[in-house]
Amino acid sequence: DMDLDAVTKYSALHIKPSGLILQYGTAGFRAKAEHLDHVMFRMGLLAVLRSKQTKSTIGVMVTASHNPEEDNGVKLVDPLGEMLAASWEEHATCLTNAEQQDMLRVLMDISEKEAVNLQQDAFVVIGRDTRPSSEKFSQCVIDGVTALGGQFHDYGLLTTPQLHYMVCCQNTNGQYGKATIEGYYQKLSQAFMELTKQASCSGDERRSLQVDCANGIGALKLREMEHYFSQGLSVQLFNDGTKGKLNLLCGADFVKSHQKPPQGMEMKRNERCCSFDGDADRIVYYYHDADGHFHLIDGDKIATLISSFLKELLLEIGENLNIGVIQTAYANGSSTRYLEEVMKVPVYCTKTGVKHLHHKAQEFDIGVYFEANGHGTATGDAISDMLVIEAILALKGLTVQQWDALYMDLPNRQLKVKVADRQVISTTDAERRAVTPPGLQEAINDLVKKYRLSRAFVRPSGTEDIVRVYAEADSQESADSLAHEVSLAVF
Ligand code: NG1
Ligand code: ZN
Repeated sequence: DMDLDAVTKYSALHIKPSGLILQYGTAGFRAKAEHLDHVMFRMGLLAVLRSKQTKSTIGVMVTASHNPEEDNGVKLVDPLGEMLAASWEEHATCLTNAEQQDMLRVLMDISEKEAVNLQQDAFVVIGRDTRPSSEKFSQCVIDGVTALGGQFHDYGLLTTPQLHYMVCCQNTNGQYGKATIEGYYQKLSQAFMELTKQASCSGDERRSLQVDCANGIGALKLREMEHYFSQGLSVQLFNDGTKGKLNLLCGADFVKSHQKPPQGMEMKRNERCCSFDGDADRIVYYYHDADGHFHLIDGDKIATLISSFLKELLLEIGENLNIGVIQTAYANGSSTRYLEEVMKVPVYCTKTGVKHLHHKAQEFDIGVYFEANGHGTATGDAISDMLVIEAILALKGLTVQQWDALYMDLPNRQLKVKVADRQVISTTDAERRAVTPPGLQEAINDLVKKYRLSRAFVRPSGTEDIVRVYAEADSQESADSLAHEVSLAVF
């Protein structure tokens, strides 16, 4: 039987600071760690309700991905390892923002609205990243699960994609794989070894790759996994968390947004390097050419490599499956052009956030999706993306320079603008055009006209209290100045 006294008793240990408002955004909740104790507890409660409703295992991941070490966050994972359904995101926001005395009522409202059978068993699996606050927070989640009488398994330290994997395995009777860390390593490594067996690398030395782990969980997990695939690929780990701070001056987000190498990595000329983010669901590649110039290979070029490979494979075997590439407004214009005009692969644009891309991708027999920042594929898994990229490069005998040369990125610039209320900006057309405030889009149109091969848009961030500005043009100077001019129009 439901023991709501237990909820009342436990919730007294996880008091919400009154007046604090948070929103379940594109990546769950994210905030300074000191604001999150009650959020973790309540997400434990909500995971139990979702589990009872779906009669499935639900996941809770404690992480703030590429945010600074002082932040933290939490997100729920739905039965097939997917992002939480949109209606439940709203419940998550309501439950989190309910003042202490209203919490139980809001919880029961959700339960009623969703027709949850409270007698049903519940099972929740929990994972966390390496942040100092994460261990305590997974305990808060466990308190929430226990308070509502749910069962749980705490996997401890995991990458975000590993937790998604565990949830999917738990709900598919082992058909997808074994719900253990060992099962994950075996599944991915076996696929990689199988694929690369066919590469004609006779006498070739073993492939090697330098990996910047953002001082995060990726380092721990890649080190554990390394020996499963080491016959095919040797990885050299940098920023493995033994010295530097999480995400500080390193990691995929830093490399992508600053368009320069991470600190703490020695790059040899013409050698492949990649960076993970703090929870290992993003990856970008890069290298220094013979002249020492830095070249970034972002999510768009990764999607191009993978979709071109699949398209050629389908042609070769005469399979008539439909393939589509899904991008966001941030995709480099050159990548879209190359995919559509050279590769003849249909490209679609959705709103930012992998759940939107994922949803669209499901309309195809084969859907390949990546955000420019390197977040993509099935759950967005840096480790599996790294292995598939390495396998394709090996099979096609491509060097990193040849891969990079598929097309030339248009110079681009991203800026963040602080405004009083970012929600005054609303957008349409997959966030490429501003609807409000009035006049903003017209102002952007006028600015864009001043530059060649140019494009620009603004949108409120879903993960930070800022507005993002994006611009691209025929030269870096033009992209920089267009972005700057657009950011002034936002005020
Ligand atoms: P916001 O803050 O909404 O722009 C960022 C990334 C997204 C996605 C989410 C979740 C950019 C421009 N935005 O979202 O692509 O990855 O974080 O991590 O990179
Ligand atoms: Zn991440």
